Amino acid sequence: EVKALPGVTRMELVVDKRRLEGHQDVLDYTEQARAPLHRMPGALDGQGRERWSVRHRFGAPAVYGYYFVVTIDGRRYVYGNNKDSIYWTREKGSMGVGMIDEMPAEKRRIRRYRQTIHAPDFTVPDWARDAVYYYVFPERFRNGDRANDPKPGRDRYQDHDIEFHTNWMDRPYKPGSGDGSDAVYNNDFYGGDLAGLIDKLDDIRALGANALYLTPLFKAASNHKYDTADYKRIDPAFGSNDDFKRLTVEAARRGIRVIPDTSLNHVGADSPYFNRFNNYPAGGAFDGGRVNLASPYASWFSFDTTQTDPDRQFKGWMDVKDLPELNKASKDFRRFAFEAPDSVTQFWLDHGAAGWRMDVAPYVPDDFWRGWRRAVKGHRPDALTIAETWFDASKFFLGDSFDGTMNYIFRNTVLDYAAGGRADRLYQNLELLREAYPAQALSASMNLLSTHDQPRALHHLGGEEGASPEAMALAKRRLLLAIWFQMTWPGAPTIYYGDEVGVTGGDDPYNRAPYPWPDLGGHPDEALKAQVAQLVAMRRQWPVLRRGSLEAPLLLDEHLIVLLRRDGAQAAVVALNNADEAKAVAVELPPALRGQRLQTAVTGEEVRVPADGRVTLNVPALSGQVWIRRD
Ligand code: ARE
Ligand code: CA
Repeated sequence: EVKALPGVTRMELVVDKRRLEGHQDVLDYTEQARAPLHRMPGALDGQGRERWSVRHRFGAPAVYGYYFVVTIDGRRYVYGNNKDSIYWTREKGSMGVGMIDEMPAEKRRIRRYRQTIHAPDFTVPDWARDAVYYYVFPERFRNGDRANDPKPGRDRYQDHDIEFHTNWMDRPYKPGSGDGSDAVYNNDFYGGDLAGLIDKLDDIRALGANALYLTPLFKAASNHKYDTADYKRIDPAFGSNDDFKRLTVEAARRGIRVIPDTSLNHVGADSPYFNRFNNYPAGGAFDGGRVNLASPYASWFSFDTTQTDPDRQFKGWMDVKDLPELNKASKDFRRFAFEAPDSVTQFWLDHGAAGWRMDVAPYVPDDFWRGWRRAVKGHRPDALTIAETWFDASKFFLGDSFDGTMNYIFRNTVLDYAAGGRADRLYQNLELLREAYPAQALSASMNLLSTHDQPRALHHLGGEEGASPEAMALAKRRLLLAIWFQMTWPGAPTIYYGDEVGVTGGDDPYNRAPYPWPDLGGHPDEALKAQVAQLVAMRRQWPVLRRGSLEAPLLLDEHLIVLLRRDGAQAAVVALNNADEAKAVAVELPPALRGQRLQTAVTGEEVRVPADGRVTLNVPALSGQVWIRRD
């Protein structure tokens, strides 16, 4: 459907196939097919709209991009997703979907619409569609065992001493220093552990979560533990391998699945595999800064021995020298990582993990992930595979690598709406994503608002540390609006520990503050938590909110978005409002709902839909509402 295009004489569809290898592959396409569109007769609707149509059969599972070439008065233009796209972020300005642009001289500069054609047998674990995650950075959640706490003078972060904060509420971080010296905070410890998580499983269940995503747990020198020193051992400061088993068993008793995280892209420089600092017995591939070809791990890394500076002899992930990059082509590493029956991947599934979140997925070659997925699914068909990606994750959703992703695109656009951005823009962004991703991948993705790599949602919404009580209260309302959206949209709502009680904090490491337990002097916002729990309960109560279809919006304007979702006979009308005043909106409900009784999901108030389907719905200021038809 094309808006206001007088004088169009010809329109063509161009479908390009995207090259897949590499992590910054956004604009890399090879041309595949062209087909002319036909103007549909009689479709001019008086608003200057006309319809053109074409059928195209995609050749094979792959990521495609498409756009249209429009001829107007003999000149050729591009009709595509040109102005912006879902790569859009707050900083980058405004959104435009379906823009006519001049034909650029360079084809690479055309923004295509995207289409992911997946293998016919691509399925995701059914349970993933019903998941609500609680997302924890374990070092900062709960200290359940003082005996395993890291100790200055004994435990080291690479070659310097660690700092241990005995008072859980201590905040050594100085917000706003932002001078890059923050890396040193990798050696700040608070003593959080698996025992603490097990102690608090009832709280996690009470919030309504049924999945627990944990950032890395394996032995490593830093507090974040992406610098793995032993892939088959829980860090001693977190507990033991048996504690992990116990966690998964105790979690399962409460209906909660546990998803761990690891990097198969890099290890710790301070590890037996690499041994950069000689903190381990000889046998690492880079003992004390010297290449050791006799090491059993020699094939795991690539070295450039023409360099004299030891730190230039190997490549760190993103040049971070604590994280030497692995050679993912090494057969020996692949056996260790996923092929052998006791590989890292299978070992932790056998210890009770329900799946994996894989670090820096785009940095690892695609064929590695193909083999990895076969190993996961061969071992445990209902194990979930989640890729860490920040941008378009389409290439992982062909059915041969990941089930879902950490949905940063969702985060960016929802937070922007909650901060006052336009509702129609929010919808357009998410609509592009929905067009691009297979439905099963979207529903198995983590729809998050905060992560351990980004400022917390509350900070982003004006509730930074030191904000006035008024600003903080407003930011919390905005946060709840974002959570309304999470709970009513396809994809798994994900709550980053502490967000539900008003924890704030900017960039890493300020986003990793300890949970404010009251018995340790903290002040969790219990009222906020109760409201979050209510919204989670709503999602868990009504399957239509998790599994229902998503239909064209009933209403979309600057502030409001009103959607219809259906699942068999169950239907939900979802309305969100980011204006600071309540809105009464007139919408026309489809025939199936006429003469029916709807009920608000949280408060249970009834609305009767008249025979003509026209109802006026009241949507509170900076909040949402859901009306359900049960069956
Ligand atoms: C540490 C310090 C930082 C410092 C950094 C560099 O804490 O303050 O800036 O070092 O010296 C882990 C730790 C981090 C640590 C890092 C390196 O958790 O605290 O940072 O190791 O030691 C990109 C990747 C994405 C990655 C993020 C961090 O695409 O995959 O960067 N996320 C994963 C994990 C991290 C983890 C690692 C990777 C490494 O979730 O926690 O870091 O294993 C833009 C780009 C994104 C980019 C993002 C952030 O938006 O589009 O692609 O993400 O910025 O840079
Ligand atoms: Ca501890």
